[in-house]
Amino acid sequence: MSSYENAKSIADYLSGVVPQLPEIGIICGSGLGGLAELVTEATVVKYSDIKGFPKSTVVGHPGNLVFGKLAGKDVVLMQGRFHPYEGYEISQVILPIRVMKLLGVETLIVTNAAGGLNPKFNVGDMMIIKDHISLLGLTGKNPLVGPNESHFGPRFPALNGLYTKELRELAKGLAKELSIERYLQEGVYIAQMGPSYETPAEARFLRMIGADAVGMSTIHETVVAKHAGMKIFGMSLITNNIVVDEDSQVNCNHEEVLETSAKRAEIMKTFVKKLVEKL
Ligand code: 6GU
Repeated sequence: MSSYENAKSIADYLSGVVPQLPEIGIICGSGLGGLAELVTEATVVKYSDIKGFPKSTVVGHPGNLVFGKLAGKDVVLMQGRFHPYEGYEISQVILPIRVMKLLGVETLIVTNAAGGLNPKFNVGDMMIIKDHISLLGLTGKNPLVGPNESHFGPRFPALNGLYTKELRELAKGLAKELSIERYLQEGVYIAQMGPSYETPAEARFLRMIGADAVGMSTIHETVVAKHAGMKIFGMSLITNNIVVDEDSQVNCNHEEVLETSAKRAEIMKTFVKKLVEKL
């Protein structure tokens, strides 16, 4: 089955289950899935109830598609995403994006937890993703490898403007309104495969090549969304500092990531909701 056929059969199934088709898709990062609580008139579909859908395996990622209204708009929210490090095929990682597209989603909002590479960043900062570096894509793991799914987009899509400027500007205005400019940043997200964190030497390398924050997600989803012509907004919550010194005794750990996510969960939720309102 082609990616299109697979996505189409899932989209057809979901169309029959949900009362209202979504126009906005939202993917929540580690510890940020609580946004689902703000969705009203919700229809919750478990990943495990969708034939052909992968299942979520990470602590802090529940594994539901939540359909409903957020700030008056019809949305679908992925509570828990699929990461390459879990062992999923890239085709599985991107499947939900194509399903969303077939359901009518034209705008994708993604959040993630990331390590701060930019020395000016603090733990707890929220970084608007301006651009990305996909170490996976650059080394042969581009999600569009294989026969082009021309139903979705062209063989050779351009990736400038991947993170829609209009939405980034909207987000900056919103940060002003919410008086959170002091911890709002904008920068370049870089993804490595994981699940191990970077070595200090790797972290210095990532900084050197122009990245501001590092994580293990998002890039495949947004590349596929861009291929399909969606508008995209991405935000990284800086959950921890990366270690750039071999003699440091500090370790990155998932608990710290979840702890920072928990601290910023409320404002991240409000931020995404208000952004949706403004779309
Ligand atoms: Cl420090 N590195 C990576 N690769 N992903 C992260 C992270 C760090 N912190 C949260 N996610």
